[in-house]
Amino acid sequence: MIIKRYLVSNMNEALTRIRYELGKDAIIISQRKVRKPGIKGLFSGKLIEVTAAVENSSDGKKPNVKKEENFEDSLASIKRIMEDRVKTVDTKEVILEKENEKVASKLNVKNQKLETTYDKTSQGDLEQDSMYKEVSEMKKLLNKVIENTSKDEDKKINPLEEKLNDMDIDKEFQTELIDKVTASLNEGIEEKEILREIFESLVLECEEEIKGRVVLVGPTGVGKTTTIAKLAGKLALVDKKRVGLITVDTYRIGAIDQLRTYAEIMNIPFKVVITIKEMQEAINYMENCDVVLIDTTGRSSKNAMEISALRAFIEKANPHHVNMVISGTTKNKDITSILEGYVDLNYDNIIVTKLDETTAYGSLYNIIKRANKPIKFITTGQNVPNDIRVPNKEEIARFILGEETLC
Ligand SMILES: Nc1nc2c(ncn2[C@@H]2O[C@H](COP(=O)(O)OP(=O)(O)OP(=O)(O)O)[C@@H](O)[C@H]2O)c(=O)[nH]1
Ligand SMILES: [Mg+2]
Repeated sequence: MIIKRYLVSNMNEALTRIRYELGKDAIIISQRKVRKPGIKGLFSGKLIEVTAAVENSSDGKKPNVKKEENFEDSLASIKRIMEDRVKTVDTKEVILEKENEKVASKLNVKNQKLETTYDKTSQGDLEQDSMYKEVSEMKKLLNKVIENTSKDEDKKINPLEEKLNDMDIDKEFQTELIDKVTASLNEGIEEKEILREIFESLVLECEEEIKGRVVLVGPTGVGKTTTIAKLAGKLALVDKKRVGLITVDTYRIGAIDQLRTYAEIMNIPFKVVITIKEMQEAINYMENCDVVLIDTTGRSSKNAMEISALRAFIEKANPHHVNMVISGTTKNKDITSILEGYVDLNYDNIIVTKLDETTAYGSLYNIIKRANKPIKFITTGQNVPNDIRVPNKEEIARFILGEETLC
């Protein structure tokens, strides 16, 4: 009997070769899928190993097989068939084959991480152990390549997006801006000028003169009291207006003292309000003032109770304006919650403080976009009364574009 093993890519090829070499009486004894030996085999398709046999020809006609080849192949085939019978399922080989399949398929899948572990169920021969190691090393290497490729792809961002990030424009507004800029670029206008136009057009006008009762609200420590002192100083000392100060800043004695001290220096009336009734009395007391500036304690925008308590005081004061004070250093995602938290206080203007403490002024854009209210003042330092001014739309656009800085 002649037994011969064929390594072919499909069964048609196997049948053609068997028929040609062993003749039409040859029978197939076994067939199984295998990979090419070595590392290359991991990344190429599977082959089929077909073992065929034929009885020595009775009519003396020899099959088309070289003698020495027959002998060698027969030995190898018999050995393999024997082995196959003894261990019908070689657990390790199955696992290894699965792992190899995974590695090969993941070569085409960039963003997926490869598994780096697999079970070694039993003691295997040295050859298989080294294969395991090789596969494992390959996986680690591939993981690194895939990771780096993904990182590189993530890094590739639109240059305009990069500029908007540098300006600290909220991600949520970037797509709209990019679309607008792209549309106008086709009309031949420069990118910076398009942005300038967008920023300027967003700024709402508000009356410059400060008169009547003006309340300042906003989170703790944003600079409400300092801003009131600055405004009082300008109005009383520069504009020679009759100014009164009221504070509902009742939580801390120190906070009251802060404004009282300014009032004493400027020689202007000052009242501390603890109850709603006292608010009415204070308002009556300052009836003849051109401007009454009302300071409030910083509240957490998340505390609805505190906000509604404050609202009662504000309603009693019946102000001409409620100014929402927010720091220019506020994180983008906090801007939304702060502005929303204070919405019940019906603020009609914004004061952006501490612009001297930031280098990217995108917060101005984010605040205007979210609040849709005019920016009445910006403050640029701790000095009372100097570090405050009324910004115009050109200046705001220059700040956002990074053309003007306070550093
Ligand atoms: N850098 C800088 N600091 C400021 C500015 N405005 C106020 N500050 C400082 O911010 C700190 C807090 O200011 P306050 O005026 O007490 O803040 P507030 O909003 O009244 O605080 P609460 O009453 O606790 O809610 C003080 O140290 C001020 O000097 C500004 O424009 N720039
Ligand atoms: Mg204060």
